[in-house]
Amino acid sequence: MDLRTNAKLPLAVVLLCMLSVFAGAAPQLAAKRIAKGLRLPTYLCAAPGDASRLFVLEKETGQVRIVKEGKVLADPFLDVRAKLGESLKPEQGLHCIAFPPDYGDKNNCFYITRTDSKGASILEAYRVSDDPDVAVSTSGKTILRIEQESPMHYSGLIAFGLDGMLYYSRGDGGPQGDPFGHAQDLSLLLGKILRIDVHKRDPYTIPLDNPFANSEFARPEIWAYGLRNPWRFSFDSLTGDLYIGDVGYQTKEEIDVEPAGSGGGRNYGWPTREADGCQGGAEDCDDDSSFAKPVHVYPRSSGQAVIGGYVYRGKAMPEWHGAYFFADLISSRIWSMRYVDGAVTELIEHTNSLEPKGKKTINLISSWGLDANGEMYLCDYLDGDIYKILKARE
Ligand SMILES: [Ca+2]
Ligand SMILES: [Ca+2]
Repeated sequence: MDLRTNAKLPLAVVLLCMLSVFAGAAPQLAAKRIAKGLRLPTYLCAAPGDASRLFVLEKETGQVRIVKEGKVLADPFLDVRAKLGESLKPEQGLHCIAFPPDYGDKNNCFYITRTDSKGASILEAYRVSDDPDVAVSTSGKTILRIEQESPMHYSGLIAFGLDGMLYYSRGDGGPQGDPFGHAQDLSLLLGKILRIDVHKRDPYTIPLDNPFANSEFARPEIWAYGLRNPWRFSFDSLTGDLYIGDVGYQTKEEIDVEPAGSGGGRNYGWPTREADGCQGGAEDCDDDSSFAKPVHVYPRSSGQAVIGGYVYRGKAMPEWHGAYFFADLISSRIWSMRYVDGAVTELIEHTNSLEPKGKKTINLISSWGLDANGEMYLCDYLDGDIYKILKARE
């Protein structure tokens, strides 16, 4: 959002715009703790159509835990601790889980991402047993293994798009500032979002409409590139638009939006660009117009690690339909915005209304999550709480 444009508007118009936003304001939101005692939770999701359970990942125990009827089940759904290696660096461990759209019907496979004992990223397929609360721990099969030299910027989010393809975010792999230009190197899978088809053939196939499917120089798995640490991305479940929260380095955090049907192949600018400027705040860098620009950025004074969330499409809070929610790991601030016709509107901060009675209980937000009804949750990394976002009482 370019505030300089607003400054040119007559004051009365600005005031009118502000008043109309407040007059039509959606009800305030609140957060309710629905589970506790998780150890370093990093992700939460549901299996498609299954409103009775939440799956929560614990980064260092390597366990996928189930929250069922308000209780964390004693036995994990899956435990991959033995595959993570002896001592974990801060960004290593179990990262994500994704259930395919037809999971539980004809398909008993699901997918996880994690690091291994060598510090590489693994995308791995597993099967569930006849007991839906227990996966077959011996069924793990590597789909993709991506090596890197520095133990940082793994990202590792996996999610199925509305097109049924599996998207997988990979950070630049370090070191800081991406001095080797991994994110711009199309022969590497670092600093990218990948798109693969896991339904047809073992271990995966390249969708024919991937932007580099027939390239002689680029890895055909690449969907988007020039990303630093796209820890969280998500698809609007109504429109298919892709929202990316790319964690910044020294100056700003950024959110990118890729409209459905874009065809992929976008270059988000890292490490030449950081958010809406040059990396490290340098005065001049290649301001290539082919770089896709972020739709929203915020500076170090507002936070230091963006945690991208979701466009809300649930049932309980219809006034918030279409709003994209995001947070910051370090400042614990929480916002929503709408991205309409190429512009951000209704940027609203929720931090104070979500904290119960002024207590500071939402401490270190590692991830957003969605249940099968599209309702939103927050994972509190520091003390292992899970919060549900609700409409505040009138
Ligand atoms: Ca960027
Ligand atoms: Ca807490």
